[in-house]
Amino acid sequence: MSLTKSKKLNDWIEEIQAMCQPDKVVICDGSTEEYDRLMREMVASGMAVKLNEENRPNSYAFNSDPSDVARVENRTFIASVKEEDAGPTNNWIDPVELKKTMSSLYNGCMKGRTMYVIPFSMGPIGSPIAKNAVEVTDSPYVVVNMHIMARVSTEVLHLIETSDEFIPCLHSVGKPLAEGEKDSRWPCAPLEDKYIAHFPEENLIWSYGSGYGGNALLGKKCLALRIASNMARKEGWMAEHMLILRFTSPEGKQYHIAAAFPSACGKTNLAMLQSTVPGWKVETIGDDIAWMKPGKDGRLYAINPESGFFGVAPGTSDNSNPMALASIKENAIFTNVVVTEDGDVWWEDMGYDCPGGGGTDWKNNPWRQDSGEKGAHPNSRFTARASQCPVICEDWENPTGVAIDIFVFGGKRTTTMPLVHEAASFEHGVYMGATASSEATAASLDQAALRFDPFAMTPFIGYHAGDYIQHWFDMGEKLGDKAPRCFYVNWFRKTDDGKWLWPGFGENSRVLKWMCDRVEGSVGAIETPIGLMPKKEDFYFEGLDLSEDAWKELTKVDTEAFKATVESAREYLAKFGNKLPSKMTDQLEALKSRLG
Ligand code: OXD
Ligand code: MN
Repeated sequence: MSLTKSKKLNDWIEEIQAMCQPDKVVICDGSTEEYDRLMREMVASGMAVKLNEENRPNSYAFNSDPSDVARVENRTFIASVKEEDAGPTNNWIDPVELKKTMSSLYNGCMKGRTMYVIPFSMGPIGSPIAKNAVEVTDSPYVVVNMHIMARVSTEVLHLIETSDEFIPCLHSVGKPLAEGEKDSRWPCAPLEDKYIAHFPEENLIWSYGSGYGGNALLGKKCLALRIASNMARKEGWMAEHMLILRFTSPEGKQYHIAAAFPSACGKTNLAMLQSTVPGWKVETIGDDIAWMKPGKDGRLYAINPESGFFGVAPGTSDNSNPMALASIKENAIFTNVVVTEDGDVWWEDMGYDCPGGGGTDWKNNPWRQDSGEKGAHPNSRFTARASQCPVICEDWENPTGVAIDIFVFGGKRTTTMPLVHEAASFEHGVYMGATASSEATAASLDQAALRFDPFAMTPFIGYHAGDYIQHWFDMGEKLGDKAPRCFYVNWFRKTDDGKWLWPGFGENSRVLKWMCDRVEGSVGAIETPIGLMPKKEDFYFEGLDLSEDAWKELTKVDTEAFKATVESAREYLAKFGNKLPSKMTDQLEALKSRLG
């Protein structure tokens, strides 16, 4: 009996089956029964811990291998036919050579394991912006996470069967089992055998050796960003590392904001922000990825291709993000957090001490909070359905998406970058986004202390970054006066003695309100060499405990520091060679001369 009604899919499954040699093949249907069965099996094998039903109903905790805790950018490859098409920000290997190397790793790699075939849609099923795909994996952990993060269902399989169209995504943890060998709690391959590979000309993804997050849940970074960014460029749309939110004024006027910040810089917190400006409210559409297409009216429409949140746990508290905490009350998956003695979860900066003073840490060892060691890994994560978020927007699954009014760019900079400044034009906004910079976080294993991170997309641009920036300019031209307004923010400024200058979190709504007032034309701005900044009298300060000095510092343009940044940007951009858009050089020179 054939596996599915799609010949193309059957051929692909059989080819992988022959190469990877699993013990059996299971076609997934995305059902609750399937989820519960896999969880039961993983609890029985010792891979998962079922949390206390009273504290955390229907929720599970996992600990990864200590070597497999984050995305591995050094082992991530864009295997385009021509090296120059991958550009200076990607690792490149010739696709024929890479397939050869990886095929020999894949050869027999699923022995002793089940191969799961997961049909999924990124984006609301059937939406004109959505894409159908199939992930083949030997990790049941990946299957249950994919149930939450993507739309896994037989309906998607039927669409694939009728169209014969899907994006193939192959994943293996890279740890075959010998006859009678006991599995490890978190099987994976050593770092040098890990490959997160993309073949953009074929829209094909091959991932080997890691079971963690973006390395293994292939709908997320691999498909929705690296492969999708390639498709988007060819087809005239955008695939961006952006949260999407709706901000509604007391009068009921809706603004849609898409914001690009690097991993672990607060996208999830901003997406679910509790406004401190009376009458204004935020509703969440997405917290990590935006797919955006010009609509018939010439505006840019965005959807969230994902259906869940894979959020960073440490730092998530009732203060920083009460809506995320509410989203993970039940039916959640936790990876690399502390499991408390009473079967609940805990992590650093959760807002209270670990109940009972300790538990089992992310390395699966007994742990006490007073030991001074971190109990949760800094990149530990929660996986939760977006539909469980109390402030999820009623339009979050609208197949046409929402029209974006505002783009926000930024990163984590403890110095130099002011709280907020606005671009004088879309082209200036592209310059700001393309030269966004950030200090390193725990979301990736290999990052420089400070890096330029164009549109927070450095690890996710699936082609030459110079062409990518050009695509932004092209989209700006296409959208004309309907293009979103561009702003740059920095919530992370510190005083010389290391204290935060800005309270952040819910108070960031004050900055969003100023942006909306700018869009509305109801407030002016101070023109500075770097862009437009808020006049003090236009900013909403009511109830905010912020000193005059702090405001001055937050809105200061440090000309000398900026001049140095421009020079570093010039150096950084030089590696784009002749693919650096001339509009970037024009913007850089103009900024330089404004700075004097
Ligand atoms: C993520 C990341 O998991 O950016 O979203 O690392
Ligand atoms: Mn991300």
